[in-house]
Amino acid sequence: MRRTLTVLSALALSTTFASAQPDIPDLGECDMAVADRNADGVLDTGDIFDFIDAFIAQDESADIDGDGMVMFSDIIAYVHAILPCFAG
Ligand SMILES: [Ca+2]
Ligand SMILES: [Ca+2]
Repeated sequence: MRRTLTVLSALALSTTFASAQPDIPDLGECDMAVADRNADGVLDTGDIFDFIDAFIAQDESADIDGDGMVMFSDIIAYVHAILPCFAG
């Protein structure tokens, strides 16, 4: 449970930060191939929770950086993929 709250807090802070400062440079492009987990063409909280669920379950679909392991770096990679989607 604590791990879930930590992940949720990190994502909430990231999305809050992005929406508060939409002109942050060097965010890159919105990567919907990574961000839109259910491939419905819309990035929403369902996609974020899907990633969190996969991360907690250590599902290989949460291996965003493709290193073969589901680790904190995948959270960073997912946040980097979705931040530009909220900033644009
Ligand atoms: Ca979606
Ligand atoms: Ca990984």
